[in-house]
Amino acid sequence: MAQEYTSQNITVLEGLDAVRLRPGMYIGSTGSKGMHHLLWEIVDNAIDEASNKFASEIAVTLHNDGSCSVWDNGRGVPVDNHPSMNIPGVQVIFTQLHAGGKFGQNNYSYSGGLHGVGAAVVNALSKWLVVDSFRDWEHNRMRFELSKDKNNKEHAGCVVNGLEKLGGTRKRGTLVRFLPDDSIFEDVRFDEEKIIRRLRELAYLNKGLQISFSDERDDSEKQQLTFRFEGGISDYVKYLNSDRDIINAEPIMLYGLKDDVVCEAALQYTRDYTENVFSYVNSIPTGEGGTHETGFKAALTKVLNDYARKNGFLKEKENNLSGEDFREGLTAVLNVKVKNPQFEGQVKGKLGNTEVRPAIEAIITQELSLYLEQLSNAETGNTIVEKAVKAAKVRAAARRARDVARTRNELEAAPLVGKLSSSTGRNPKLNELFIVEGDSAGGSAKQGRDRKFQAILPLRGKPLNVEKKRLDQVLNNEEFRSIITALGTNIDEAFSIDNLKYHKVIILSDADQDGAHIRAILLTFFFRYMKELILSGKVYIGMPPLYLVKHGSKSQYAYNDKELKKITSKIKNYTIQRYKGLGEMNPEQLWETTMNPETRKLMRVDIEDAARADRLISVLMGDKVEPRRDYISKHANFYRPDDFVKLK
Ligand code: 2B7
Repeated sequence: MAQEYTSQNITVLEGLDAVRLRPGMYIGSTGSKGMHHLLWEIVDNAIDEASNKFASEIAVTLHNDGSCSVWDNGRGVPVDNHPSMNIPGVQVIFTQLHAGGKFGQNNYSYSGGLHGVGAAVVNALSKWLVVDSFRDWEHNRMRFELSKDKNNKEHAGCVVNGLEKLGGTRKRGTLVRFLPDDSIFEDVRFDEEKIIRRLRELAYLNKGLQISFSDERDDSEKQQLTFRFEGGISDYVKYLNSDRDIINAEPIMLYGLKDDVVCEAALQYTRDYTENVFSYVNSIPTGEGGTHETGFKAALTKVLNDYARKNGFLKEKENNLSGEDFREGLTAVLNVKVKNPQFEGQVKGKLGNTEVRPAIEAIITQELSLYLEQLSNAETGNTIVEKAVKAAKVRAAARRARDVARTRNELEAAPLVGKLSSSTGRNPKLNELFIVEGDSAGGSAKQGRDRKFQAILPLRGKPLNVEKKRLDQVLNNEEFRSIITALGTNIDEAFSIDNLKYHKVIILSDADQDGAHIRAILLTFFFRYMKELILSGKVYIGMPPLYLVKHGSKSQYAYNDKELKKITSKIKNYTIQRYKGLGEMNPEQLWETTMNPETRKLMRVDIEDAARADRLISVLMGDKVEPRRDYISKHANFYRPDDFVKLK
C-alpha cells in the first residue's frame, strides 16, 4: 500500500499521474514501440554512466514474470537525501518529472534520452519498479508500486517501504527492474530480436563497453549474448560490409573535438554502387540526417576534390566531382556527441543544431586531409578518387537516360499504367494503392475493392532486384516504371512527395518466402529511391489471414498461429483451411480480410524496417553463399505476424 501522502508527495504523484494520462507525449505511443521505449530510457541512463567512464559493463535481462532488468557497474544511484526536498536522491530520480539540478542533466555532459526524466516516466508506466543501489559499500533498495489511495484512485510510482538498507556490499553499480503496466500498453511482450539489435548497435557505438543480454523467459529461446567491440565503429562498418567486396580493408578512422562537439567517423569503400552513411547523435540514430551529416558530407567532398586535383585525377578545366560520386560504394558510421541536441523531422531523426555543421566540417576536413597526406594511404586515396571519376561518368550517362526515359514515360504513360486499376475518387489523402503480388490475386483485389478510393497494381513475378543496379536500369524495368508512374512522384533526385497520388501505399504479398522476398525488394526500392515516402509514413504492409476456421455455418479468420489456437481452443468439430496465397481467396474474402479498413490489419513501415529490408536484400543478393543461407532461414519472414496491429 502507498505510504501516507505529504503535501509534497501529492504533487510528485500527480506529476507521474499526468504521464499516465498522456503516455504518448512522453514515449511516443502505447504500442510495442512505446513499451520498448521504457527499456531504452533505463538503458540510456546506464549508457550515460558508461560513456562518462564510470561504468564498463551493462546487462539487460528479460525475466519470466514479464519484467525486465538493467544493471550497470557504475557509481550507483545516489541515495542520500536531496538537500531541498529532503527525500533520497533515488526517489527524486524516479518520481520527479523535472529532476533538474543535482540529479539532472548537468550531471552528464552528453546525453540522449529524456534528460533524466526518463526514469520517472518508466516508473509512472510500470506496475512496479525496484532500484538497487550499490554505492559507498552499502546496498540500498527502493521499491515503487502502482497503488490505490483512500478513494480507490490509482497512483503510479508510490514508494512502498521507503529506503531499505540491505547491509554492506563490495559491489558498485545500479540495478533497475520494472514491469510495464499492461493496462497502459497494448502489448507488453519484450521483443528479444529488437532488443538484441539495439544492444549490439550500442556496443559498437561505445567502444570497449561490455553489454550482455539474457532472456530467461520460458516461452523463448533462453539465449545469453555478450557484445564487446574493442574496435568500436570501425568494427561496425566491417560488420555492415561483411558481405561486400571491400576496397580499404581497414576503415579510415577520423576523430576530433571542436567547440564542445565530439566526433568520430569510420569509412570503408566497397565495389558496390550504394551509399550507406549511418549517423548517430549521443547514440541515437539520425536516419533523417541533419547538420552533422551535412558537415561530414561537405568536408568529404571538398577534401577528396582537392586531393583529386592535386594528384592529377581532375584537370584544371574539369569541374569538381559531386558529393554523390564520392559516396558511391561508401559505408560510413558517423558518431557525434552534442551537448543539447535538437531533434527535428518527421520522426525526430534529424539533428537541427546549426553550430554542429561547421564543427564537424572542420574536424573531418582536418583529419581526412591528414590521412590522405600519409604516403601509406596514397593507394586507398587514389582508388577512391578513380572510383568517383568513373561514378561521375556513369551518373552523367544515367541522367541522360533518365531524361529520355522521362519523355518516353510521358508518351507511354497510358499503356504502362494499363495494368493499374485506378480509383474513381481524386483525393490523394484518401486514396490507397495496393501493390499486389501476382495476377490472380490482383484480379480478386480489383473485383473486391472499394473503387472509390482503392487502386490496384498487380505485379507479375518478382520485380527486378534493385541491389547493384543503377538508376537507369531500375528505370528501364517495367514493374518499377509502373509503380513510379502510378505514384506520380518520380524518383531519386527528382522525387517530389507533393505529387503523390496515394497517401497509403500498401504492399500485399503472400505469407511465404517468395512473398517476403518481393516485399523486401519493394521496400529496398522505396528506401533507396523514395526515402521520403517511408519517412512520411505512407508505406504499409497488408496482412492477409493465414487460416480460415469453419465451425458449423460459422467461419472465422486467424492471422497467426496464436489466434488460431485461441479460436480452436473454444470449439469442437471444426475444419481449418490454410491459405497458401492471396490467390486462394475470392474477391469477397479478400475485401473482408485484407482490404476493408474496418476489419483489415496493416503494418506501417518505418525507416528501420526499410533499412533492415535493404540489408536483407544485400545479403540475399550478395556473392557470398554462407551468410545468405543463414539469413534466409533466420530473417526471411522478418515481419512476424505478431508485429501487425489493427490500423485503419
Ligand atoms: C540523470 C539521472 C538519471 N544517476 C546518478 C549517478 C549514477 C547513476 C545515475 C545510474 C540504469 C539501470 C541500471 C552521479 C542520473 C542518476 O546521479 S543513474 N547511475 N545508472 C542507471 O540508471 N542505470 C551518480 C554522481 C555521483 N554518483 C552517482
